[in-house]
Amino acid sequence: MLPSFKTFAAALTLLSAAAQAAVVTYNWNITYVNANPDGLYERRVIGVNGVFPPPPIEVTVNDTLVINAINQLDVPTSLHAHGLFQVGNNQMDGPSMVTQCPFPPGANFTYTIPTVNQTGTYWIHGHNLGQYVDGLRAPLIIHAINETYTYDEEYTVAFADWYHQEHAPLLAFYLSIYNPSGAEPIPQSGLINQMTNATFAFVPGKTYRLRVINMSALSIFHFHIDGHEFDIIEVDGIDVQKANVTTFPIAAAQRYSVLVTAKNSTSNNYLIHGDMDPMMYDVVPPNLVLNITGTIVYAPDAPLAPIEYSDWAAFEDATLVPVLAQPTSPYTTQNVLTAAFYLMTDYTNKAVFNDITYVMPKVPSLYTALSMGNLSSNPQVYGPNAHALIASHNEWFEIVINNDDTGNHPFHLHGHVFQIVGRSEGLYDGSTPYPYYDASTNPNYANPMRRDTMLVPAGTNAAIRFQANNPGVWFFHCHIEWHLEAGLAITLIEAPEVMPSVLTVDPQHYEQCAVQGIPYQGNAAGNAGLNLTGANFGPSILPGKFTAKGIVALVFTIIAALLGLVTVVWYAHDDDLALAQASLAEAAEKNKAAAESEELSSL
Ligand SMILES: *[C@@H]1O[C@H](CO)[C@@H](O)[C@H](O)[C@H]1NC(C)=O
Ligand SMILES: *[C@@H]1O[C@H](CO)[C@@H](O)[C@H](O)[C@H]1NC(C)=O
Ligand SMILES: *[C@@H]1O[C@H](CO)[C@@H](O)[C@H](O)[C@H]1NC(C)=O
Ligand SMILES: *[C@@H]1O[C@H](CO)[C@@H](O)[C@H](O)[C@H]1NC(C)=O
Ligand SMILES: *[C@@H]1O[C@H](CO)[C@@H](O)[C@H](O)[C@H]1NC(C)=O
Ligand SMILES: *[C@@H]1O[C@H](CO)[C@@H](O)[C@H](O)[C@H]1NC(C)=O
Ligand SMILES: *[C@@H]1O[C@H](CO)[C@@H](O)[C@H](O)[C@H]1NC(C)=O
Ligand SMILES: *[C@@H]1O[C@H](CO)[C@@H](O)[C@H](O)[C@H]1NC(C)=O
Ligand SMILES: *[C@@H]1O[C@H](CO)[C@@H](O)[C@H](O)[C@H]1NC(C)=O
Ligand SMILES: *[C@@H]1O[C@H](CO)[C@@H](O)[C@H](O)[C@H]1NC(C)=O
Ligand SMILES: *[C@@H]1O[C@H](CO)[C@@H](O)[C@H](O)[C@H]1NC(C)=O
Ligand SMILES: *[C@@H]1O[C@H](CO)[C@@H](O)[C@H](O)[C@H]1NC(C)=O
Ligand SMILES: [Cu+2]
Repeated sequence: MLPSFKTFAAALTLLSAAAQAAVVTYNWNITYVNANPDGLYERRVIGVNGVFPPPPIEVTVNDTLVINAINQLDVPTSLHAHGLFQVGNNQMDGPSMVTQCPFPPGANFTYTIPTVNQTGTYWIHGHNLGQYVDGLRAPLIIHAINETYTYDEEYTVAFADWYHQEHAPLLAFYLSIYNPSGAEPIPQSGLINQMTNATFAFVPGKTYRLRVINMSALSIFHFHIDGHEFDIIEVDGIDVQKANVTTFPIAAAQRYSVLVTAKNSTSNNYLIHGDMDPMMYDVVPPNLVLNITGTIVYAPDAPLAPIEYSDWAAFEDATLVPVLAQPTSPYTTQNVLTAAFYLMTDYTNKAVFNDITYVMPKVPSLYTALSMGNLSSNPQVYGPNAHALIASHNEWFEIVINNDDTGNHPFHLHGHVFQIVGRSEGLYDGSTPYPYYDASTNPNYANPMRRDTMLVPAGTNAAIRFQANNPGVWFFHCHIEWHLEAGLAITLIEAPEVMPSVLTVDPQHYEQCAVQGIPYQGNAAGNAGLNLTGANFGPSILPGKFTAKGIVALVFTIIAALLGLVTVVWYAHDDDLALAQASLAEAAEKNKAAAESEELSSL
């Protein structure tokens, strides 16, 4: 029988969709290069194939994405494609000691995503310590076959903060006993597309999609454009109904796409603004340019239109409406996680969720989950400081995040977009029903906003919900790089009982652990059963729960007096800082040993 015309047409469509799906391969030779992105200071940065910034990655939905990474650094590394669900592909997610061992200098690691199954604006970045702060970060754009909205052209507007010092010494100082208040390193510059003079050519009459990404370590930027209105159309890969706003804040790791219609006249050029919010900085250095700009160019010689200042109007992302509706369901498990920073038993300032600071286990948590048999559903096997939460397969899982800190934190969940189901002022203590947005319809929202990174302002709480339909080990953490390294993370163990039947690990990944002497099976200590002898323990909160800021001066004075050290001002000018670090490095070594023995004796 001849196929009907309809079947034939359908087959043609399938063929054309199949024809478009391609294997897109990027060879990423990760190396140090010298660069001067802000024009103020040349330094060693991390580039790709000898180039900085690393090139953006672009694929079309249904493509296979292959990244052949070669580590030419002198330290181990790993890569994370931020926002990709990695269904059945947890081994390619990237966070070091969560889903893999970082791969060592000289080694290769191939990240393969068999079918890219999402569309929108993402980014890829180093996920071993803070390597992305040194430049290992790039946009990752996934084009739809048919985009939800039509536009003529698109540009990526990637904001980032920039430090003149390398991440490693900044981190060492940030987490040292000389910084008991936990003041974060303050960047020297803000960049757009890794430069200070980014331009975007506009042609009259055309409509542009701007993909705005915040690849910062710390800073929050307020986005606005002089002389142009725009509509938000996408948030973290989720297409949303058009929202006409004048400005929005974008926190580290978040993405927004906006549609902008070009003017009819070429008589002016206009600035695109990313105003860095100084609230994030303990002290604003006088020479830091907070309001960074790029230029929409209609004509090279046209004058700039007058600068318009933004009121940084309040903006609630939860009011946006996804185009593809996904209703929520009542949760079956609720976890209340309270984020805070405290002075710890090692006299450093660390971050905690419910009093536990995250410390990497000795065995990547995914490998523990896959090697512990039915003990994989026991959170203890992931170690005392991996802070494992267990979700059952397909259950609706809710996390209420209490931000009991004086700073705002953008929280990111790997492997999912979550629904934002509630927010309120103050902290939620679990004793009363959660104050959801709309009690009359809760918990049956027809279509809550969903995204993968959410800002929780200081002193407030938010509730997120998702279905545990992606078996694997997924990291949940603050995306301010310094806070992640201070321990503001938990490990979500999703459907451990299902993992062995749906997940595999390339044997080469285990070999790369082996060559570095990292165990790749057993519990967090690399032992059998619940024997956690030798596991990595973190420091605990000092009795009295000092949230450093109030008592810092006192404690610092005492410590300084005890140790016979000069006081250092963390936000000091570069040169002062370098000097301070040089003179303190030796003392720090000595006192590290002292602190360690103290910690041991307090156990
Ligand atoms: C992607 O592939 C699946 C399965 O082959 C197909 O059903 C779907 O239509 C494709 N999507 C696009 C956007 O081509
Ligand atoms: C990677 O880059 C390094 C440094 O530029 C170079 O020596 C090496 O040959 C490159 N490797 C490959 C496979 O391109
Ligand atoms: C890494 O990949 C490069 C390029 O494919 C190859 O030349 C090199 O031999 C590989 N190195 C290792 C250790 O496999
Ligand atoms: C692709 O996405 C669809 C819808 O989100 C989901 O049903 C399907 O399982 C996904 N496939 C893969 C391979 O991730
Ligand atoms: C894209 O749109 C065209 C025209 O409307 C349609 O024929 C085709 O099936 C669509 N493809 C996908 C993958 O949605
Ligand atoms: C930006 O400035 C740098 C050096 O200051 C220059 O090399 C580069 O070409 C400029 N880029 C644009 C788009 O003007
Ligand atoms: C990016 O996010 C960080 C941290 O949330 C924030 O401080 C910074 O201002 C943001 N930058 C932009 C351009 O939104
Ligand atoms: C967007 O909002 C502004 C003022 O809030 C209004 O003047 C303008 O007409 C709106 N544009 C659209 C397309 O709705
Ligand atoms: C540009 O001109 C066209 C035709 O005159 C008009 O319809 C349109 O609204 C104008 N666009 C803008 C942004 O002014
Ligand atoms: C930065 O921008 C904000 C809002 O647009 C404005 O209030 C502030 O005065 C600007 N700061 C400087 C130094 O221009
Ligand atoms: C776990 O597995 C062991 C042996 O594989 C078995 O003896 C034990 O009953 C199991 N425990 C549970 C709670 O299923
Ligand atoms: C626990 O593990 C340690 C380290 O591997 C080992 O020395 C010790 O014998 C084990 N204890 C038990 C009771 O198995
Ligand atoms: Cu944070």
